[in-house]
Amino acid sequence: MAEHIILFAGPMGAGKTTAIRSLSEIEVVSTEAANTDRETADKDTTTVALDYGEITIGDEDKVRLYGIPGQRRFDFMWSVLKERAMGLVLLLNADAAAPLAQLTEFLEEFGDLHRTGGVVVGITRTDVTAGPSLADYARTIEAALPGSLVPVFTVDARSGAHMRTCLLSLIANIEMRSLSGALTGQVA
Ligand SMILES: Nc1nc2c(ncn2[C@@H]2O[C@H](COP(=O)(O)OP(=O)(O)OP(=O)(O)O)[C@@H](O)[C@H]2O)c(=O)[nH]1
Ligand SMILES: [Mg+2]
Repeated sequence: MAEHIILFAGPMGAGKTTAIRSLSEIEVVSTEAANTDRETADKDTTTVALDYGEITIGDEDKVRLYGIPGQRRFDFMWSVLKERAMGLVLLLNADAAAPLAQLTEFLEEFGDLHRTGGVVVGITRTDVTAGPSLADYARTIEAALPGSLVPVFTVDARSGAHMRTCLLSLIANIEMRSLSGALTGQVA
């Protein structure tokens, strides 16, 4: 039985907690507190430590889903979970003030996960504000991680089907890379 640890990162209000709740087959462990920054994200609560959920892929691959807080004042959890993760679902909300700048910022912080596992980018809340085009996101990724071919999807974090597509593409990518590493004798 294979086990994957997948991290959900991204700015406040991107939909990390929502995505893990959409995906998880167990009751999600959440650490929500009252949101005092309504200007950044107009919602009642914000994550202060982590979210945790689980999903089984195929017959027996267990995927552990960890969400981190978007707010930097809680970023002590970022490094802890970054070390353990095999892959990253980076979520960005299209209705943020500057989604492309946030993409660059998060890739600087978490881009190493591309080298050690895999990264997929999901753009949420495009129904609220269209925001930049997918080509703009792809160009920003290419500038931050040249030649990386990181997939970018438009997703609704409230949709289990959208989030499964995103997650499966990430896991396929991680498995393909570890297989090709094993075949060539290289560490991924
Ligand atoms: N309209 C719309 N709402 C969405 C979409 N995706 C997520 N949401 C909503 O956007 C909000 C996202 O909030 P959270 O899931 O708490 O965001 P988070 O990334 O965990 O934020 P922090 O924990 O505060 O960093 C929720 O109210 C979701 O229901 C989308 O595609 N469209
Ligand atoms: Mg959250």
